Amino acid sequence: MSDLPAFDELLHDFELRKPRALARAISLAEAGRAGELVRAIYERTGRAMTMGLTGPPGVGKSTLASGLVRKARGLGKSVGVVSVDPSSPFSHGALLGDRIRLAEHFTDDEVFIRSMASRGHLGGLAGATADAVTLMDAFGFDVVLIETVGVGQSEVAIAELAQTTMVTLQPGSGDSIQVLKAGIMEIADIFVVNKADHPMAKQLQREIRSMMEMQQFTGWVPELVMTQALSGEGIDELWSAIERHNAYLNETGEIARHRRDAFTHRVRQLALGRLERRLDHALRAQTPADVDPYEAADRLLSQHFDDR
Ligand SMILES: Nc1nc2c(ncn2[C@@H]2O[C@H](COP(=O)(O)OP(=O)(O)O)[C@@H](O)[C@H]2O)c(=O)[nH]1
Ligand SMILES: [Mg+2]
Repeated sequence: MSDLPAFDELLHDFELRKPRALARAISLAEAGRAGELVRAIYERTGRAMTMGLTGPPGVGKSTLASGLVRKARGLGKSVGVVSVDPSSPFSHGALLGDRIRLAEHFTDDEVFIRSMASRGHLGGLAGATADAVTLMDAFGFDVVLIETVGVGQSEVAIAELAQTTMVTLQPGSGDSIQVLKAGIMEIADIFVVNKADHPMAKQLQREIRSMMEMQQFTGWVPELVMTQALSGEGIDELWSAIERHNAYLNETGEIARHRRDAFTHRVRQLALGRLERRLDHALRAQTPADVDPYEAADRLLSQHFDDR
């Protein structure tokens, strides 16, 4: 088997569900070079239940993720976790904190945890994350959990990647105001008030409730779950809410729409990246300097991008 070319060997090992092959595949994604592999495994995708946890730093996403992994494992489901933290000062691997919080799962073969570092992604962090989710899905995980920092215009649009998006909020931090500002209402399928042991937790719960009362929902109405990720309290309720949302997506057929939107989003990302590279190349070759910028842009486009 060692005489197989590197790619075939990687694909072979991937198909045998060797964790090292998945790790290498995701490294390729981070280098913007997973295209060939994604092509080869794409027909295996579409099975995983994907869920996203987003929210500000320190709210307890990683602790919640660990609790959800435990819950899923208890149900006999295998889980892949992609943790994205653009604020991480580390260029490789996980934040130490995330490592500790997710450490109990490290020896479990049916759990694979991968942190995406903030820098060094040739195809962009969002693209690398999307590929990682695709790879984990194809690898055969029942559940793929994506953790991303930030609410609002996050670099990684979690709602595109995950069928169920959980927005996690922290009591006593003014988060509910942030939520209103960022227009996060549209992406939250489930609101999670973590640190329910905090004295302000009830107040945040009320604020979110009254915010939702002001909204008009068509279809799914976001659920609100109180958790204490550290003790595991509320994780069962959170899992039930995820299952209800998943059932809703399946019953209404919205799951297919989500899949289509995610696909279109990724195609757009890839095509845009290529166009940008071609444009930069053309600009380096010659930027007309003796005309106004509008004329220059017109010429550039007609010279390099007009296929007619
Ligand atoms: N009091 C309290 N602390 C929590 C709870 N969940 C997580 N934490 C703590 O909050 C801190 C940040 O947690 P972490 O999961 O790393 O947050 P992340 O940055 O959103 O991933 C850690 O010190 C956790 O131990 C909770 O339910 N109650
Ligand atoms: Mg974290």
